Amino acid sequence: MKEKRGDGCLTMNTTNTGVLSHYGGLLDLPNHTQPVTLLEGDTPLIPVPRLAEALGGGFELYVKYEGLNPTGSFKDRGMTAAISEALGRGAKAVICASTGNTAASAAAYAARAGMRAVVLIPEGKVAAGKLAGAVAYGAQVVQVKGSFDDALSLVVAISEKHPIALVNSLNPYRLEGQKSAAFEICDTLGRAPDLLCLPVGNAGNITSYWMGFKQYHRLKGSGLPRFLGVQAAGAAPLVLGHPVEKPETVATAIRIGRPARGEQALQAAEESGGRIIAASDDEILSMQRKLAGEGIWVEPASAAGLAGLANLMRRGEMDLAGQRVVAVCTGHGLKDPDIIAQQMGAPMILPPTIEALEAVIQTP
Ligand code: AN7
Repeated sequence: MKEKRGDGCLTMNTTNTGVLSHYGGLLDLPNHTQPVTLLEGDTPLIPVPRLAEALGGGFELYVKYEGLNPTGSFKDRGMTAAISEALGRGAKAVICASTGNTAASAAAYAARAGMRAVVLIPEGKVAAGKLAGAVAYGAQVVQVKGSFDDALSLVVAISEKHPIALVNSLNPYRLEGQKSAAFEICDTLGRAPDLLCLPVGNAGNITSYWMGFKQYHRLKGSGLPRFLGVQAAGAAPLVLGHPVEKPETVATAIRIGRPARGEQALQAAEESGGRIIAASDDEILSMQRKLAGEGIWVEPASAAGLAGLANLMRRGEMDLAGQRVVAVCTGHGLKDPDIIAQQMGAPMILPPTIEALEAVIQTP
């Protein structure tokens, strides 16, 4: 019989025991699943009233700070589920294609489970903190001369030919684990928000959130949010309506031209009464700075959801009066430190004298 590890509840939990332990009863995982956890999930939902004011005001805004998961991104929620299932069925090795965060997460959870991990990344396009993570956790890292989409085709082909478990979000257990973020948001707020905005790359996350909110609503009547999914303008196949052969964006996490879960993402957006739009690299970087101004440093892709929202509000296309909005910030700023140096320049260098210091800082 399937072990029920918890059925979730509309109350706050105080001691984090990981996604499978807390929400296992709500996640559709096979009986053979053997939990592998780094105590992921239970991330903060941070109110950002100043930012809400800057966007026009009159609504509540919260950031779901997924960068505070064990490997620095939301991917850990799905990875605990996928690796636990793979371990339970006796897999010795896992493989994924990745723009970086999935790679680091797969590497960490495979290490935890005592399995080998192989990760394929697009050559030269993965942020330093992600690549270093995958290497540090002991994965075999392979750079592919091509895009993420090319790498994904390769790992699908090899996992069909050899007994190596695929842990991209094509793996249904990834989606099951990622539903937990929707449950947490409902538990913290007491109900679903009115609007959820989030970045969209391979489109697994938006698909899981929708599954999660619908499931919670069926069980607890927690309500359903509208979705605002946001792609980077240079990698916006779901906005354009066709694949993008050479996706380009500063938000390398979502530099994806053929999203594996694209159809489901479009369906989720539509069913929710929401939409998927694009934000430019400038808008994304500007929102990254605004979030940092609230003390929340995220990687560029993670600012896309709010960048899209800001865009719609500026154009008067979004009325949020009296509503509650949650912006999912998917990955930590430390993942992509280079972007800050490139955008903001290196700090000044001074001789070690008080005169020199007085000349350059403002003293109150
Ligand atoms: C920070 O790691 O696709 O729409 O290979 O790292 O579920 O793909 C990462 C995606 C958003 C998009 N924010 O989520 C990968 C990868 C961050 C991300 C997304 C990603 P999906």
